[in-house]
Amino acid sequence: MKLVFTPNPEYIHKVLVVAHEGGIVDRLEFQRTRPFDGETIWDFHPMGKVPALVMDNGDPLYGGLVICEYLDSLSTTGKHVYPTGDARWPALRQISLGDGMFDATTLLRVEGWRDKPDWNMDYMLRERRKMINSLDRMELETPQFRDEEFHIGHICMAGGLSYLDLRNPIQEYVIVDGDDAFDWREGRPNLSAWYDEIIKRPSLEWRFTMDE
Ligand SMILES: N[C@@H](CCC(=O)N[C@@H](CS)C(=O)NCC(=O)O)C(=O)O
Repeated sequence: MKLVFTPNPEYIHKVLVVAHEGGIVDRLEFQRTRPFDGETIWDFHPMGKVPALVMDNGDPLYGGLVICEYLDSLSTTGKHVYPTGDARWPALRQISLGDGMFDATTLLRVEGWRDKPDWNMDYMLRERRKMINSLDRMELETPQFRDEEFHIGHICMAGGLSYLDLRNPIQEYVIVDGDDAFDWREGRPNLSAWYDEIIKRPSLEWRFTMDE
């Protein structure tokens, strides 16, 4: 099967982590594309977003979370990253937090590509608020992780945080006074300690590289 994505090695890709956890990375063929450069991604995803997948039978799958669930279903390790029973709902909530923060980060970033006088400030403040709120909520979620098996909620949160380490549009665009010093770790000791520990896990520590 083929994964169409932007293989930036500096951040944690949730789909790759799930594939790694399931022991199926070597079943993936990779195609690099950048969604905002060129037309390629539109052949694979009707919304023009990465990631997208072409399954072995040639059918497409798109939406990172759907791809994660599909890859998890193929796991050969006997382990799955989607909890069942009562543990399922907090994990799904954490998916929304991590992935929602990722989405807000990319949307804020893309709006900032316009010339500053053209910025839609209400929109940017709203995306910024989503990021901050998600981080604050993650800080509250983290203490319960001590007693849990590793799961998709952790993967999505770590993915969102690693992307924010790479691209920090709050700091870059300074839309509120003091944003130039914005650091997601500040005031979030539980979240930072959890993240520093969890990224040592092989599937998260592993960073993807591919030849140009
Ligand atoms: N949470 C979504 C995020 C997908 C997403 O927004 N990817 C960005 C990465 S920059 C993208 O392709 N944006 C292109 C666009 O919004 O048109 C997923 O996992 O599918």
